Amino acid sequence: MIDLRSDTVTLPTLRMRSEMARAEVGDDVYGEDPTVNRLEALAAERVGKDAGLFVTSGTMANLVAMLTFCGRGDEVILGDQAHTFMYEAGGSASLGGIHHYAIPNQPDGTLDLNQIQKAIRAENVHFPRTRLICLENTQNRCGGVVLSAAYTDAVGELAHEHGLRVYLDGARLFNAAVALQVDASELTRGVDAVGFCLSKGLSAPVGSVLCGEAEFVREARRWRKAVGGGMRQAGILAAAGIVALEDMVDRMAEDHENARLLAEGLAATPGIGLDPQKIQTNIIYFDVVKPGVSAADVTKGLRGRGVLVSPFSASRIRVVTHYGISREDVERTVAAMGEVLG
Ligand code: TLP
Repeated sequence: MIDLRSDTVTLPTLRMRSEMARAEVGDDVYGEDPTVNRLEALAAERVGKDAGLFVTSGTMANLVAMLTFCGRGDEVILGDQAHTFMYEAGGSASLGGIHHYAIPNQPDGTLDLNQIQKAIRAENVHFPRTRLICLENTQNRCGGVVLSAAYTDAVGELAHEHGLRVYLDGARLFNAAVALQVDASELTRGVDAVGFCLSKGLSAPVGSVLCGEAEFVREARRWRKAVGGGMRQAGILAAAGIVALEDMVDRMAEDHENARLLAEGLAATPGIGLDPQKIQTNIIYFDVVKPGVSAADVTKGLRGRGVLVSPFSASRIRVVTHYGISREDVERTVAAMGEVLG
């Protein structure tokens, strides 16, 4: 099957498997797993922060960050298309009593600075206390678009002027860095903490790293324990994460090139609504515009031809390129789409 449902489906590389097999391990809850410690230090260095914390998933990185920055009844300003807002089972509300103030994501993935400013609460007994602003780079629901370093810095400045903190859901931070051809640390210098995933385009089997100031990470370590994320001989997993950072970052340019080719091929297929110019990284959303044909129909037709995609609404489909998708897969997908809509 050509699996374009997500970059979460990527499989570990041979080098990951061999490093996992020979990883030196210990009990990470005691801080004694040398491979986890190595991954955390490497991750922190890559994003220009003091320290890192290995967590099970992107969702756990986001949850632990919010629990660390916010107390019960505190408020986080975030985008209405943010993964944290849409797809994390309301974890920060149910587990942390954290209130969400969602403002619209602009089509370019940003939150309008004036709207952020207006959302910041005045001190008043009636209001929740604004504590945190969350950004997402790349912004998944806006089409894998990238936020620039200058924009991220501007949000950081605004937040800090008001005594707030900024957290970046950088699940696909390295896709953004590769697309913008900048060092990842430029995209994180304006924020107080960042989480990024090892298990998406970077192809490790499991895990994310949450990075920030030493004091933040110390506190986050307690919250990770509280939500059951204190793992033991986790170096087995961290070993693959180290390979992900060493081997898999630069090659994501290939995924972006494949996404561009795929978007061009799909856009040229009658019955599809898509502007290929808008594709910046590895995520493509497109609309099925052929009368009487739904996203579910197209998904089923493609499945019968060996291609898996994700329907996101009655008319909208998402496809994601990654390490497991070759140029030839892209060509086969475009041909299959031509048959389904022909
Ligand atoms: N996103 C998944 C689905 O949950 C939608 C995907 O296939 O794209 N932040 C962002 C921006 C994400 O896209 C995701 C996963 C996460 C956080 C959560 O990561 P995991 O799946 O590791 O908990």
